[in-house]
Amino acid sequence: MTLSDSALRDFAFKALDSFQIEIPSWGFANTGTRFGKFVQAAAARTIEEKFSDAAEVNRLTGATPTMALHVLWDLPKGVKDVSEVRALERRFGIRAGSINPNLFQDQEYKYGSLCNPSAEIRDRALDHMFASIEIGKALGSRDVSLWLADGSNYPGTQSIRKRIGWLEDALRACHDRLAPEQRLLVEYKPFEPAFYHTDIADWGMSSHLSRMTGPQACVLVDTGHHYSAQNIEQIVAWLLHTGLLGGFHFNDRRYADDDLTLGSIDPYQVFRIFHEIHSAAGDGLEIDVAYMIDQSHNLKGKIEAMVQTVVTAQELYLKAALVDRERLAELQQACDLVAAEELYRGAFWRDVRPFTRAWREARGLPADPLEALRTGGYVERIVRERGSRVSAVSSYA
Ligand code: PSV
Ligand code: MN
Repeated sequence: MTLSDSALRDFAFKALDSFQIEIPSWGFANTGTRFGKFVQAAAARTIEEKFSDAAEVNRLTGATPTMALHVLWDLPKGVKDVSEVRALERRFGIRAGSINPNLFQDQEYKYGSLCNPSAEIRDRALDHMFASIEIGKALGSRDVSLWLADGSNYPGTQSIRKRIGWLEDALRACHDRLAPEQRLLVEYKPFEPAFYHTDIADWGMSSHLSRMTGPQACVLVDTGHHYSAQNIEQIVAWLLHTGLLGGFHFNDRRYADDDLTLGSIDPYQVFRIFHEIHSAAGDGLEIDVAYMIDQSHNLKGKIEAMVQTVVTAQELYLKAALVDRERLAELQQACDLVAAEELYRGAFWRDVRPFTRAWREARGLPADPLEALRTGGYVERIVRERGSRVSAVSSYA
């Protein structure tokens, strides 16, 4: 693929036009670690403020038209809150994105939710799933994104196999309730809050559950939910190959589920993940992937961190789009290892910022979104408006 400068620019613009990423409502609220929270005056406390912050991120980046909602935090009255959300969508020009049930914060879930040994508690958890599916329908939002905190802390204290059966039954029942256009995303996480076994611990378990649940269920990969040495792009390649990749929760990690800014620790890994997606699309695989951010920042400014993440995601997505895949395929076939690696690495090291800047200017967006945030006055305004508050809201244990 040797392109002229203008063809290359068109190709880059097309790639950037095609990339959108969902931001999480919980990323704008005061959250932190289990040891404490450093309260920020600018943090959002209400769903209205979250919509307002999401609109500011979208105004600066042009790439975040939807915001993920967390049911108990954002729609505590369930479907009854939908009309308010609808009004906020219209007012701020941001649509409700994935619906995230909350099966981890109530006291009754001490020993699990959909996998709890008590049939009564399992039913209550299932009702919450049904309510979340109805919220998704009422909002016209496609994905219900399930993360389950269920698990156990000590060997021998729970029947791992019984819990698999309960989970299978529950997910099948959820699938029966989905509208034809809805999807159920099944997220995995190896540990935390459970420290011995987690009921959906890895992509194999998520794949099995998705497959047995039905055609509208697929796997969600949260980049922070892997052990240190895991090859995430290989997992992504397998999920693409098996048609089970539904979406991502992007963030970075150094030790565990650290919620660090995407690309702050290992940008090459994000590039490698995007490369697998571009490469599968180039080979004609049918791909329908929801890109989402799942980060809560304890130290960085919430909106600033979100803008930084979106910009980073765009750059890494574009770097991977610009890999000369035809040439790479030839080099791979010839087992020309060093040349293949240099081509691949070269794409990662390429500075794509002239393209992203030109694209933003062409689309009427600020050329430097972070600078525009710093000088635009939005953060100062919300600090003035929201700053009188003193207490942190714990919307994330
Ligand atoms: C759990 O760590 C997780 O990543 C799940 O995706 C949740 O939806 C999200 O955090 C917010 O609770
Ligand atoms: Mn997640």
